[in-house]
Amino acid sequence: LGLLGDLRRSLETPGFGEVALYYQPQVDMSSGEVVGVEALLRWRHPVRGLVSPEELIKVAEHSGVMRLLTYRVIDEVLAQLARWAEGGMQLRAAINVSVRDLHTTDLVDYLAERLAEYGVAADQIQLEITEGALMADPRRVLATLQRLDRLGVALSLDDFGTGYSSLQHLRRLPLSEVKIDRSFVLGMSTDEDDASIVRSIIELAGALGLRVVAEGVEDERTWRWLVAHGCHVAQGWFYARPMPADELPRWLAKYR
Ligand code: G
Ligand code: G
Ligand code: NA
Ligand code: MN
Repeated sequence: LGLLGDLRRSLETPGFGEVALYYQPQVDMSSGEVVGVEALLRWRHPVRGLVSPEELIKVAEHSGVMRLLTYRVIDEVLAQLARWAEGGMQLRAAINVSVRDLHTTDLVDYLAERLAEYGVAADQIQLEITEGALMADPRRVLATLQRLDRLGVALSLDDFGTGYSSLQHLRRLPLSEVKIDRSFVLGMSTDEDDASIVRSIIELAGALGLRVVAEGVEDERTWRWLVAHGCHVAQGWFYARPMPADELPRWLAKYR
């Protein structure tokens, strides 16, 4: 698989090479304020074109470079937050972490060191964790999450509703937020069951004191419904598609 060599080369190139991070705004539904951005990987491969993050992550995990990739993502996001802060833009960023990342015991130390190096506050960082990642080795993952929580990093349960044991996770893990999986949000306006699931997640999370984020908000109708049902934060094409870092200041200026 040529992709592996290509990925390794890209990761060894300063500035990420062909791998890039895009940023998608997250908006508070009651105030309209931008509360943060989610960092999303893109791979512009010279021959294959745009390789999806799913495929990129599969290649990285199967080849043992996932840890390197995650570290590069953390580094890049923190450097970007520091650059934005220099330009007067104080932003929070969400970083996705995968199964293996949470089994890497030095993830917490690495993050703590880089935060200090870039002068970024821990509460400017949110880690988005998928339920699949939590299932692999729950006790070890819990210990890592508790250390991240003590560091002051916010933790978000991603793709909520698609995994297993989700209710136990909600009770036991030091989470501040739940992200409703976009499949439910996308189906909401045409599928009553999806709408019921979204409503239940909002109620459940609210009762447990968790912030609820809806991703995949593509139109005004979905946005209105979510506001009416007490969803806290929205992310989706209705506001903005994921964009390169240098486009974000312009988008923000226009949005405000
Ligand atoms: O941007 P979107 O299509 O395409 O992202 C697809 C999936 O890839 C999402 O589920 C997202 O969580 C995952 N993803 C995007 N960026 C990263 C990353 O930096 N690390 C990990 N582990 N997953 C990511
Ligand atoms: O990590 P996760 O799967 O939650 O990442 C969010 C994914 O959702 C990314 O792949 C991003 O590109 C995608 N996305 C963000 N907003 C929208 C949207 O409004 N519609 C659709 N179809 N996908 C979206
Ligand atoms: Na995510
Ligand atoms: Mn998701």
